[in-house]
Amino acid sequence: MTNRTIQKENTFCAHNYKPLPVVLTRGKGVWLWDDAGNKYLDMMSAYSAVSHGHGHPRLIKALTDQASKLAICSRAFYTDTLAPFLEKLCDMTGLDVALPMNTGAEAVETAIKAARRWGYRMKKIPQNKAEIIVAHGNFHGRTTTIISFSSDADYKADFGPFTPGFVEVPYGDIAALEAAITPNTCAFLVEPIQGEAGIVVPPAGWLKKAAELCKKHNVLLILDEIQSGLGRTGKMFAFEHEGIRPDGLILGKALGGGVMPVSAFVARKDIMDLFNPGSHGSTFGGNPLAAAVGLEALKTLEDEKLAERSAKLGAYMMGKLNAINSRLITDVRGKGLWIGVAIDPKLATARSVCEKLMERGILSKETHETVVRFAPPLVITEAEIDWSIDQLKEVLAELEPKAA
Ligand code: IF1
Repeated sequence: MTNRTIQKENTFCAHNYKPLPVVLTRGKGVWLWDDAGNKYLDMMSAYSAVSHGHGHPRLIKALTDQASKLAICSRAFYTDTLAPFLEKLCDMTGLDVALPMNTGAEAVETAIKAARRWGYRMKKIPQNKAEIIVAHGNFHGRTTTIISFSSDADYKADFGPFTPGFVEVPYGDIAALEAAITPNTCAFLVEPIQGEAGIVVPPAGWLKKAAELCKKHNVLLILDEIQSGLGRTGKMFAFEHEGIRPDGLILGKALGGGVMPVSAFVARKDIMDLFNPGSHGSTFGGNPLAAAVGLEALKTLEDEKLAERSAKLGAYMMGKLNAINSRLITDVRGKGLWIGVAIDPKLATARSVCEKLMERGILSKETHETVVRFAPPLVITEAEIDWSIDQLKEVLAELEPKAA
């Protein structure tokens, strides 16, 4: 059955992923079940989209209640669900106005358009000369414009021509950022912690200095917190670790409460006011179903203190990982319940660790061939973490080359 399902998906679905050989049919909290009834601990949470856990009762209720009232109707009309959602979003971020979209990449595109318009209309950058500074190793999505500034050749191969207007600097390097700023720079777009790059945590204080630099040179600081935001790093937003506030903030993933895609660009009023009717939009962005779910996702994060939980349990898990004595581990890094374990490529691949973890009932996914990520739903318990660490120890012991 499993093999037939996999074969069929391989026949009818484009091969733009290389999934682990498991067929999932059900999820509840931190647990997933496959088509043979085997149970797995979800150590991925769909890259943070399932921070609330699978099938959270509050989110399922918000989803089904709203679905049975009014689901989709377009921003051509006002709805009673959008304002409460966006008011809450502005309240929590400390920013003024939000523009709702669906996927992360769409919200990033929204931020790029806002930054460029601000550059031309407020900073008076000459037409079509606006530059946005991005970081080496960035991941912001997969549209043609966004891959234009990817540093990863695999994301770009034979998808050109690319969108100009982006300048790359090394991540976490304040001098390089200052050197790259010109009178035509409208924004610095960056992840507070780089996800796809391998859960790369920049030097402490770097983001604060970057914010100061941006202010000094009249450049917008736009943070992509699609993955780092909404409790993942142990604060509601990763920028809180540095005591700053960005000019624009991009959210997605967990904003949909693990039940549907919801994203948003949130910014200062003077930036967002540059959008006029017709200048941006989306058929589905801000629909009542998404708004009801988004509001409930935000309230649930607060009510269940999931950011605090991420901080506490993240530190607990990090301690346990650091205490593992294995030659395979070269580094353990991250913040909150977002941890990368780097594997010595001379001894084993991260993929082989993930495959062996799967056999023992833990689902995770490698990044960059060398890093195994641990990013469970934030509702995970200490006992579940203990169990996962025991499994990881066994896997590492199995993979450890035997002494000659
Ligand atoms: C996939 C990576 C993670 C993101 C940030 C924007 C987006 C993402 C910081 C785009 C999306 C995803 C997408 C997912 C895998 C994943 C990922 F490895 F590819 F980079 F999480 F680490 N900004 N991240 O992390 O959001 O349009 O996808 O909703 O399979 O592509 P999206």
